[in-house]
Amino acid sequence: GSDNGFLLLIATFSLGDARPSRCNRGWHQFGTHCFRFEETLRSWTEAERHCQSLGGHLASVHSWKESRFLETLTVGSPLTWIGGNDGGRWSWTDGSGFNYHEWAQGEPNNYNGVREPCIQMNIGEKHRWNDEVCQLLVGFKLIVACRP
Ligand SMILES: [Ca+2]
Repeated sequence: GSDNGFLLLIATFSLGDARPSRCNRGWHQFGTHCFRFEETLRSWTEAERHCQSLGGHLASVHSWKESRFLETLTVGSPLTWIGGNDGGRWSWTDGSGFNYHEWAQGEPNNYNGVREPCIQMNIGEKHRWNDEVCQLLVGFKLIVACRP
């Protein structure tokens, strides 16, 4: 409830953290971005549209550390959409450079010859990435990233 949020804020200051969080309640900061994990059933396209309605995009990933942070955010590590999209070459919906990846072994593979232009994370024991059909709905979750 809101009381808990208030107490948490007090605790942050009483611990002497000189840098107040720039993220709104319910969002988690990594670097200069705020992230939020939502457990909802959406296609990748619907997920990205939802993120934009919140002022952000599906998360882009640029380092091992950032990837581990996002993995922690996805409690229980369900299959989760991130913002990678293949429009001839891979890019992120937030416009940042596609300079990092954690493909699972054999991915991206456009499985069975079907175009798979969207990325889901938390595939397999190592929680890597898979290219997937964007329209899939069941069991998929999303991470929202928003620039402050
Ligand atoms: Ca695939």
